[in-house]
Amino acid sequence: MTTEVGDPYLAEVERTDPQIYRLIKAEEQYQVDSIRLIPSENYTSRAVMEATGSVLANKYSEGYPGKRYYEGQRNVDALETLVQERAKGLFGVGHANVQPYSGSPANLAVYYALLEPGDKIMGLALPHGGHLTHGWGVSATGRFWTSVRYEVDPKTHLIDYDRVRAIAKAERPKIIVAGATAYPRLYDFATFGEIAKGAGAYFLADISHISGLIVAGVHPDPAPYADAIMTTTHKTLRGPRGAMILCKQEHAEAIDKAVFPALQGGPHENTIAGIGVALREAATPDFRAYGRQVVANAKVLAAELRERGFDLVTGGTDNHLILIDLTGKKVIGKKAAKALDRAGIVGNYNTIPFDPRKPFSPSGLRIGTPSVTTRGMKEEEMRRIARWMDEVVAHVDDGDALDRIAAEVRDFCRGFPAPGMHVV
Ligand code: DSN
Repeated sequence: MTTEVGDPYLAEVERTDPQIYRLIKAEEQYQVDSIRLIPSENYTSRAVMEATGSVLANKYSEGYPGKRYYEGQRNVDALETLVQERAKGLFGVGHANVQPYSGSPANLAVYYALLEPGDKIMGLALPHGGHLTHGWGVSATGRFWTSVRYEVDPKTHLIDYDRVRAIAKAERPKIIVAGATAYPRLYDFATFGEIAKGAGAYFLADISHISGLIVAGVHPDPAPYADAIMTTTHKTLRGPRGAMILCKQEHAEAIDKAVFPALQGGPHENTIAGIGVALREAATPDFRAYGRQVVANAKVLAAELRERGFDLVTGGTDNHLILIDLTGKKVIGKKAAKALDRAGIVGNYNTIPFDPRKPFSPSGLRIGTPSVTTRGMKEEEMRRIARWMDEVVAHVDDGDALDRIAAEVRDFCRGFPAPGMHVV
């Protein structure tokens, strides 16, 4: 049983729109009662949520600080400038655009700024952990530009930098993208930068998954090597849903023009305020400790799963993310993900490199530790989670077992209050 402890933050929603209120509260309860392992999700602080839900949602501010198309920007200009400065300081870059609505439009803006239509984008293949917007065919980025892919090594499932270099040399792409949604190891940004330079290509580091780890000092930093860095703000960085483009000063004008007026209209200054709060939080020693614990937790969870006979892509993890190949467990990813969800453990089914199955029903399961670490869970809790996961995967068709585990998970979660929640 959980106890409602009152939520002044949503009092007006409750009064004026009970249907929406109930759905928000149900989601809140779900987020409190479950072990959230989707590696691209997190819990933002209440401060981030308050800024994101503030009166800044009332504004229109097309343009940039000092160059707007609307009057009434005295506070918004100061706000956006402050957030830009925080982003530049935290990531050590010359220019920051904090307006992109999210990661996909932000990547589109980078290509729009640096490439001509039809130019070649070279990115990690989607089934190997890359992102749709790294030039995959069903994405606009694969339609308006030509794409060439690199893959992970068939044996180690690691990025083979010699192979990346050879493809870059042969294909002469205009831009090389490093970054992924399902790669559990560190990126060698220095080598990517050197390969791009050698091929006469721009280098884009899409650090959406790992920006919080970079800030925390537990992942190499692309800033010295990349022409542009794109990050979403809601994953390990623990801000609201949004994105930023960070770049060398020489690309600032092109990037800004690509975001507005080429691709977007008015920026969401309320989101920008939430990003600002998250950047301030990310600049603290507490956040560095958080990043270290995210990785420590992922390593323990990976080791515990391996001990229970789970095959992990690349054999383990160096970051926040674990990609499990369930073939040996004789369970398909989707079935495992659904059973885990019923048991209160939320991950997502995912393609694994060289997956013989189709993307909508692949062999893998993707999990990660950003959210559970935000709740204060540590190594001991990772061992407990691995035991539950093992039990669930062994009993995917046993509804009673899954419901029993869900009750245990709910009890367990009560010991780890989630930030910003008004249910316990
Ligand atoms: N959807 C994000 C993820 O889950 O990794 C990437 O866009």
